[in-house]
Amino acid sequence: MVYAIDGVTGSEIWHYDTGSYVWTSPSLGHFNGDGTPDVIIGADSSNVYALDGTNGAEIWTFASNDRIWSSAAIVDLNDDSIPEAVVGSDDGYLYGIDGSDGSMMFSYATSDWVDSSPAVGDIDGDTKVDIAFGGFDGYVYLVSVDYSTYGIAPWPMFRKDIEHTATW
Ligand SMILES: [Ca+2]
Ligand SMILES: [Ca+2]
Ligand SMILES: [Ca+2]
Repeated sequence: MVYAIDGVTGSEIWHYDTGSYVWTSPSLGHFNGDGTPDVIIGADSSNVYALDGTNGAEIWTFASNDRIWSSAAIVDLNDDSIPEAVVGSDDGYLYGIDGSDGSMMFSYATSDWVDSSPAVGDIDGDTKVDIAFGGFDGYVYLVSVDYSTYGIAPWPMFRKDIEHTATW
């Protein structure tokens, strides 16, 4: 279950039932353009969910092939002003999910679970976007993807920023 809780009163605003355990922490970004930030969350159902921050309704879902324990990074890779979700799965892949419709933009295969939460930026300064993450296979990966510009990066790593504030 995913809960949105009023930070002032502690009362529930909405909840969403994934039908499975939820181990990931939520990541936020604007996915439906209504001015209220929306929630990306993964679950043991193998799905990644984009949930409307106003009412918890599904905006889209993305199906991987095993549970999701990785918390998504949120960054607009194709510069259409709707951010993408970059997230690992226990099916061994790191996925880039198009934030406009939940379709797969890219995938990167490893040989074991990807439970870590990716961090996105241009680390080597070549203007191509780089993604750092760890795999259960024992490797740390730095993957360059073929997107040379990105606009908004509201949540480029675990809990948003290097201080891990998770604030909006
Ligand atoms: Ca919204
Ligand atoms: Ca985009
Ligand atoms: Ca780069």
